[in-house]
Amino acid sequence: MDEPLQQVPLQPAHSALSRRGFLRGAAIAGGGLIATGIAACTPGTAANWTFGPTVNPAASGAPAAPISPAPSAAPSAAASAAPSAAASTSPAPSVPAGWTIHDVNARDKVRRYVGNLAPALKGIYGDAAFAKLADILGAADNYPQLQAKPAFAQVPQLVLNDILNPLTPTLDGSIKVFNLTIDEISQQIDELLPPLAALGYNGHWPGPTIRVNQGDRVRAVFKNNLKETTGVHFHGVEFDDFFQDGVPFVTQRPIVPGETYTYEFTARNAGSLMYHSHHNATDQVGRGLLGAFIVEPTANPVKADREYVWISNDSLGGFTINGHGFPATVPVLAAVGESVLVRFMNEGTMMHPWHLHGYTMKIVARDGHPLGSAAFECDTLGVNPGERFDALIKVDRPGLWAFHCHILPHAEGADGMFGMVNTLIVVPEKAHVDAIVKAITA
Ligand SMILES: [Cu+2]
Repeated sequence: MDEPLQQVPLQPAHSALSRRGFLRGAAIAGGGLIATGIAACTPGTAANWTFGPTVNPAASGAPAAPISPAPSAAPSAAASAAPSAAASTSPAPSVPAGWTIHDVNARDKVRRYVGNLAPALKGIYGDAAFAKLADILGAADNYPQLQAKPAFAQVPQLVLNDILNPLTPTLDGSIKVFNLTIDEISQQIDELLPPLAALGYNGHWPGPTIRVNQGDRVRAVFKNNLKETTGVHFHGVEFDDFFQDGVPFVTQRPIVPGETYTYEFTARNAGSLMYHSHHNATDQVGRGLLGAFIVEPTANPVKADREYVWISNDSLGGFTINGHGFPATVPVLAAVGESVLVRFMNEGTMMHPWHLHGYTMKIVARDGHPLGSAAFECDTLGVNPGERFDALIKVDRPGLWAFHCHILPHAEGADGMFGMVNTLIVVPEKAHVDAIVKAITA
């Protein structure tokens, strides 16, 4: 993973890992440049910036940005118009003419997001597009992130965990048995932020995705390793036995520290469901006790080339997707001609309207229920707490497309984009996807 991607051949990866992950599992992704649609990247937009500085300092008078120094003195195209005096006397990066520190920091976020995958874009998008992207990022600066893994590849990730170590049941007769622990964990929202005291299932926030087929008998065994009580609710399941519903003091006693508790039920209804704490839940779900529970339907499953679980939360660590904030959010990656299924799940306390640039999403299921002829198309989808929506995206044009919550304070701040920001990265060939996956998971 330490090698830059240009050393990775852009051909199909042959590992079972990649094939399994991308034919069936979560669509983890590659480094991509985020589209600039929500970024105030041009000097002309700086004056309209709400959260940023109110002044637009001259390039030579601007303070040094608190980011890694650019080792090269070679100015970017933009900087060359008025090179900063600081560039020749200090390791701090220059602030190009017309920019503010906001611009420098905002660019740094995207540089971290792309990391050492940036050079591979040349082989993926061709010389002309690569030249534009390189200029946008200021690649001529030879900035340090060009040698680093993308931010999202530097922290544990649900989608990577699901590929590397998918939760597989043991069988007790025909019963699918899943064993999970409930743990105190330390979570890094991104690779630079200090770890937070969080909670997780099997050591992860979100917990591993639990997958079964409609009609399966499911036994989920939870060992409580916390210092506090808890309870686990499978959200959206139509239980035959209401005592399996997981609500302490309504359907069970709380699970005490050290206790192992078993839920057993038949997965009657299919679709995108969830599992999470239902005890002191504002706190426990807010700290990470959540995960996806996916029940494959017996009839008419949605056909997609790739699938991606997208769980939002908005308590500990701020605004997160799958337990991370931009630039540590794993992009959705697909090749032209493919269809992608995104399973939106909201485990937070407020609605988030997810907006995809450049494409329409077809919403085919709500709370696991197929919408059939009521399926609808949109580019912005509000998902309320507890809701799940299944969105199909058919990709036919390559590009780097922003994909973010459109409550703007959840996505952008004075230092650029953060939190609920991600991208859909469409590459021309499936081989590009495989190569990027190989690089990330190597
Ligand atoms: Cu939001």
